Amino acid sequence: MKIVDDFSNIFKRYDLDLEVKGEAKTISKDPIMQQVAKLVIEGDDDEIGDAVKKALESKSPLEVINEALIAGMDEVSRLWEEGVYFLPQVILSSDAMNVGISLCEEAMGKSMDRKGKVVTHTAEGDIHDIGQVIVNALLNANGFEVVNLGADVPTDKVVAACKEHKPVMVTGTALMTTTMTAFPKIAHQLKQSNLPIPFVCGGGAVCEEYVTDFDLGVWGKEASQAPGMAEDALSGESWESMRSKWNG
Ligand code: B12
Repeated sequence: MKIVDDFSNIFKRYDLDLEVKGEAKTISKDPIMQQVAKLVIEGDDDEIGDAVKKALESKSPLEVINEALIAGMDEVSRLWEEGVYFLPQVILSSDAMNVGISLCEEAMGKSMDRKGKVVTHTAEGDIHDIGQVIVNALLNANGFEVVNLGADVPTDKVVAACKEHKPVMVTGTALMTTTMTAFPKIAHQLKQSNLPIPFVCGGGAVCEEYVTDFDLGVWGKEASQAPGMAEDALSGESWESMRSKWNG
């Protein structure tokens, strides 16, 4: 079964008359997970809540995040790259994704004692916060206290939050080549302020070569690495040792 058999309903909503170039693919053989991925792809934030709750009856929150929500969003990225989806569809999909992530986060529980703080942000000028939202959910679920600065955060605000909260680790997400340039600036200011906190940077635009070119920088490829990295930082590993463990 294809995820979206007919795009015309989606396009009708936006008065777009397009020839569909891409062919949507099956995400999961499990019909319940398939339904969650399908609702991300269709950007249906009304229906996705019930579908995620149903999936959580038989799957762990992490499985739902990785195998249905992120997998669905990967398909949205493909449709965008192929010119099938435009901004309206992608916004609807990311809204649906966020509804799903919140329910998974709730299911993972937040009541445990917190181990240490992690400051997270999405770079100044960048509103692509889905990666950061996933990182927040996974850190929370693993017992870290997330100081969530949100998206489009000025560099000074990130440094000020680090001075105030003294986190074990700070993270940055950037999806655009124009916004990731904030990361070396933040790292420089943290160093000047004598706060050599491991600074884990990720997001579609960001590559290992870029992040390992400035002090404090550790490249994060997958959101699922964030809790393990935070454990290392909590146990006192320096950014240099984290970089050699996780990168290269
Ligand atoms: C969704 C999306 C949007 C949504 C964003 C909604 C939201 N709330 O995030 C909307 C529709 C709003 C949007 C707007 C725009 N977008 Co857009 N968007 C995308 C799209 C389709 C998917 C991005 C995404 O969410 N991926 C899924 C998430 C999960 O991936 P991720 O963040 O990279 O995270 C993964 C890893 O990187 C990692 N990770 C991320 N952070 C961290 C942190 C740590 C600590 C760790 C360990 C790991 C980690 O973990 C995740 C996986 O596990 C991409 C296309 C693409 N192929 O990526 C374009 C894309 C990013 N957008 C693009 C552009 C140009 C724009 C606009 C400027 C378009 C416009 N003309 O207005 C605006 C930007 C506005 C702004 N100032 O930010 C370009 C950027 C080009 C570039 N390289 O500079 C892209 C690449 C599309 C393209 N090819 O042109 N967009």
